[in-house]
Amino acid sequence: LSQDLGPGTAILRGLALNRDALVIEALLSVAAKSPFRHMVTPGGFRMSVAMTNCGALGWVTDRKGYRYAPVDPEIGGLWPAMPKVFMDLAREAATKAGYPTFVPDACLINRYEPGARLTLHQDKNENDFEEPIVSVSLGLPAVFLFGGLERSDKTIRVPVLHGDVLVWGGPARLRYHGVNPLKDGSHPLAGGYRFNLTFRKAA
Ligand code: MD5
Ligand code: FE
Repeated sequence: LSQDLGPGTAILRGLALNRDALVIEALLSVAAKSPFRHMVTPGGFRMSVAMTNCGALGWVTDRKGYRYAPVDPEIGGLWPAMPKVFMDLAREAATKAGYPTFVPDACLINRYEPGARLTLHQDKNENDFEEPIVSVSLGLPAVFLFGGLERSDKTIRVPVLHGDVLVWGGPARLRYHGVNPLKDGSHPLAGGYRFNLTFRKAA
């Protein structure tokens, strides 16, 4: 089953499967240094998704706003370096999707527990919207919501499974998107979680 998400997008089903255990091991080693935490939105809401980052820049939110920062505010030091297995996977995916010059400087790691969700939003904190975003799904399955350039546009539901890699660029880069509340389950490598790696060139 293959679903076309339109111009600028690519769905690379299972691209991460041949290195899934290495990617999860690297993710856990990042989280051992910069732990997962539930950040607070500028409006004062605790996010249901727990997050950490690796690479030169990390995405953060607090009462002051959304931004990219070189320092993890929880540890007061730089974010962990981006593991080579992450960089290789992100660049391979971007190249397959037609973005061969993509070199991410930020990887946001999202951890979903049952019930955790991401409401419809646009990714607008990056410098250059010509750069694509690469998203890697690991662990429990989820339903991704894919909308249009306006919040009120209709959304389609896209199932995302362990090992899937999605690339968003060009005219899709600013489309609204979200993730439905995660269902309970257990995954042999990821336990009771869904992890999403979101690679960006932020600066
Ligand atoms: C996730 N994370 O599954 C998603 C994957 C986030 C976020 O949305 O902001 O951390 S990234 C999906 C994405 C990024 C940029 C554009 C579009 C989707 N899109 O045009 O639909 O945790
Ligand atoms: Fe997003």
